[in-house]
Amino acid sequence: MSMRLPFMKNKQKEEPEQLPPENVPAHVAIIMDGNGRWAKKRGLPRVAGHREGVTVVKEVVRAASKMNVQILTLYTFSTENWKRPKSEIDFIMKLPKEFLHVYLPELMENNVKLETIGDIDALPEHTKEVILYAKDKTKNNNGLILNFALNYGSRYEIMQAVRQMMTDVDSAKLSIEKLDEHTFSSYLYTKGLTDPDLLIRTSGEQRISNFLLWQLAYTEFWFTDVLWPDFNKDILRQAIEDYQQRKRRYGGI
Ligand code: V0D
Repeated sequence: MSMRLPFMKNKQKEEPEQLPPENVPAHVAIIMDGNGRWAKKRGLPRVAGHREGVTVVKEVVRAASKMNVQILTLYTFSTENWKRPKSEIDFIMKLPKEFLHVYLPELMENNVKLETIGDIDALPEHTKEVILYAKDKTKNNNGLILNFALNYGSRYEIMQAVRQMMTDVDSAKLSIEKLDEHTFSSYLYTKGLTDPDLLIRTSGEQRISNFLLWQLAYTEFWFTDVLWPDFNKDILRQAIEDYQQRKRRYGGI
């Protein structure tokens, strides 16, 4: 897709960190799929894939920050993921603490602001606690917004928006005549965030899986067979370079 000419190869070798500065996607969203499959291939328990996945999250956050991405939204736990075995959920729910214990100082150093979308009230208390602490600690940072989708489901998000809008109409806080797309967006978890410019999904699946249904209306999609634990900053750069070659039309011509 990227149409890189053979002579470009050398230039790439010399400057592996370089990315054309124009037209960098402001908001990149990632469905980090394939941790379980990665582990299975190695005869390891699924949770080993999740742990490896955390190290990749760190590498990708550093890279996105350097490339001047403004918002990085990572789908870490969906409303459907509660169907997994309890032991796996218990393990996953310890990952935010593990991540932040070593990585929060680096987030502060790099001016990263941590935000979340999804219903974090339903997470275990110990998980919620560290996340709220990190959100509060980083709230005045003005670099990359690292946005974790946690217990997130897009249909639920839209439905609760409708419910709140109806409540607000009932109490005359919202008039039906004034309801437009912008107002609707302000009832979603993503209020205040721009829509994703680029969606990446790893592990070969090519579907949205209840992720950001409203927000992805004009987003460019980029799929790879690479499993999330094998993803890295070079593949991220490839996705962004491919994005930079595309022409976005937003329904126009
Ligand atoms: C498991 C691959 C980081 C996807 C990445 C609770 C599945 C590793 C976090 C994290 C998960 C979340 C919030 C936060 C700091 C870190 C995380 C979950 C799963 C679900 F403030 N990785 N990660 N959270 N996985």
